[in-house]
Amino acid sequence: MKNLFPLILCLFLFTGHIQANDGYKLWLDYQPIEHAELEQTVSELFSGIYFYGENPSYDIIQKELELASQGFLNKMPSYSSERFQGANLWVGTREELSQFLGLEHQAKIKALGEEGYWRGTIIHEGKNYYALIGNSPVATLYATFDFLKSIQSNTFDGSIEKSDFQKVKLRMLNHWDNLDRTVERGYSGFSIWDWHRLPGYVDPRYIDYARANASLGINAVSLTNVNANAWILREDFVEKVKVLADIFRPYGIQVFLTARFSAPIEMGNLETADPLDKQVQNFWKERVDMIYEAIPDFGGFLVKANSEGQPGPHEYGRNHAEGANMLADALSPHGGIVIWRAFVYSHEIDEDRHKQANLEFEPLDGKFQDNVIVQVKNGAIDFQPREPFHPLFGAVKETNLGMEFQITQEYLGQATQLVYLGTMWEEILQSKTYRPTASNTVAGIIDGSDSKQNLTLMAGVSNIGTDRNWTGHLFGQSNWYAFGQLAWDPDRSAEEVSEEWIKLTFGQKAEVHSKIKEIMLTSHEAAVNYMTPLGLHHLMGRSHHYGPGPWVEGGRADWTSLYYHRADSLGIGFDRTETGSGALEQYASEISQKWTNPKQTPEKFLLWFHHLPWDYEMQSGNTLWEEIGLHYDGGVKTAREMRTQWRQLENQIDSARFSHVDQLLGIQIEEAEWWRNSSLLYFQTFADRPFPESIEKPEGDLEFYKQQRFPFAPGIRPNW
Ligand code: GCW
Repeated sequence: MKNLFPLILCLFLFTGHIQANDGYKLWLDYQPIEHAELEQTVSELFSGIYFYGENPSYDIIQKELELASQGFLNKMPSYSSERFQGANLWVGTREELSQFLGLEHQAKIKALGEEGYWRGTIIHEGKNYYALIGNSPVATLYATFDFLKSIQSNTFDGSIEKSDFQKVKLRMLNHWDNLDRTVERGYSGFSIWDWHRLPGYVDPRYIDYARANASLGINAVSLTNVNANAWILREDFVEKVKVLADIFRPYGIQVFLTARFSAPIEMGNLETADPLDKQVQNFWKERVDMIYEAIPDFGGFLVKANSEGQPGPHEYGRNHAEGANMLADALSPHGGIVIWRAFVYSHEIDEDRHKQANLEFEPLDGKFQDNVIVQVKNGAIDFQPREPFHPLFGAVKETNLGMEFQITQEYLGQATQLVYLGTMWEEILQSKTYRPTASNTVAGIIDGSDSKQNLTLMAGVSNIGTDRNWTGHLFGQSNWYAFGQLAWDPDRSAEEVSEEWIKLTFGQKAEVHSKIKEIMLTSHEAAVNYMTPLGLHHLMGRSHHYGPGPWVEGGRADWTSLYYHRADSLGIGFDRTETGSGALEQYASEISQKWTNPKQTPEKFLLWFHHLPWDYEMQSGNTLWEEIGLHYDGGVKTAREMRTQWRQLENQIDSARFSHVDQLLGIQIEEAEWWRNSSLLYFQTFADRPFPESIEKPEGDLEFYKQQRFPFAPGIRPNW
């Protein structure tokens, strides 16, 4: 027995190592503190924790501190039953600690709002206490997570005060999860909501999910697909939802559901879903009352209506505002809200898809009730690798507008490719809208600072599933993380957020930081280059949206790749100026007047707005055709460079995560080549010009590419 001990120990350590690095713990992997001085400080703080009250959020703080202490220090923390004697770390709300905060200090913390917090050292009778103080128990939880992150990233300093507050009211994940656990555009397994076994069985993942979200300040989730199933509104399903809502509540997370507009017909035995019909209104009122009976802090409904075949008010000759307001009336007595999506793709409208949302929503400005938010995708087409910001931002003055980003990489290589989205979101958020005033940005509109709206929202379509590491690709976690951070503060820098995530995920080694940061910060541009450079868009294969398909026609022939790139023997690109669809005019005149001239259009959006000759001269002096080639080729080269960089870290990253990412980068490179080769061979059939000399000549045969779906198919979904 004795002799086996080292072997068992070894096995234990080995398994521990593997488990610790399978990615499950996300950025909350509290690893042993490496610096002796910090370890000493933290050890002292954790040896005398005093809670200034009792409530469910403090229970969670306690559990989190215990987890952290075991990870950081390999021991349990100890608590003090007395606030002075033996106490070093104070946990409480501003009110609970008011006697130790001067009036001015109290006022400052109060001004941070209900979710704002302060952490720092309080000196009382000559002794230092480190305090985690929120304006509410949930805010104290936020202070705790921030404190733990600072330890984990080796930046904790007791002499520095830190305060923070949320700039956006609703920071929300939208799950596109179906009740059968498939996920629309989900690439990391199945839905984490196990409807079948709820309400009886509570998967521990629900708790870890809530922890992760709370650690980022995400405070709302919509559980179900916007292509909605009315069943979620049945009483037995609401019982299941209640279990999740009860778990999430102390983490400060509110639950929303998607409402299928035709539910009164499907489940209320009514003949209509007309929002002005009394019986329909009663149906919704009763449903909503039933939901609030079970879930008193229910958030409200997220609705996709009259888009891609979803039912909506247009069937009854009513507009979006009439539809949304009817639901808003049912919700408002309970404090609930309606989030109404502006993603309206109607096959009946014979207009540039780009224009539809503005055409339908601008005339309704001022007609939506106060508890309605119109949720707008970041761009007017559909989560393309790169889009200019959506022209609805700035176009309406009396409508609450929320942002919808897509965290799941539907058009960006799904869970196979490493694409850090922080930089893309930053580009959108920092775009100038020039409306309502000249200095306005998208961020300023959605956080209310420019638009003055009270109800503010940033939503992200979730990339979370049942995969052990939650997001399929380890780096998908960085996008969940970045989304949370930018929703908390849309003015944060994507670079800073990436640094934070790297430290929390990979530890403290400088070379690891610099290499991974470079990989992350170049990854989005690389993907744009090898997929859809210079403003090209929607060139993906039909339905799956994964690999290249610039040649794809069929189905709705007018809305496939050919519709979007418009390549012909003369040139390429979508003319959205006044000689074309005119969509450019939906932007402020500062933009539309300038960009009507291709020479004044940022080249990254050139072919989004202009159809130009193959020999059009670019800023570099190259022709458009050459530049397209250089971009595709450049994208491939960056993808290769990403793997070279990663491989230099082989000895500095645990083998499980190293190999996971390394293998996926291998696939990414092959796919980037596939994109480049097939797209360039295809466009050459129109351009009829040789490839620029400096690029790698695209290999293969166009017919072959056209016949193949793409090398690494993620599979076709049954409902496609
Ligand atoms: O991006 C498209 C997706 C659809 C999705 C739709 C939407 C939920 O391809 O799968 O449906 O957008 O945002 O409603």
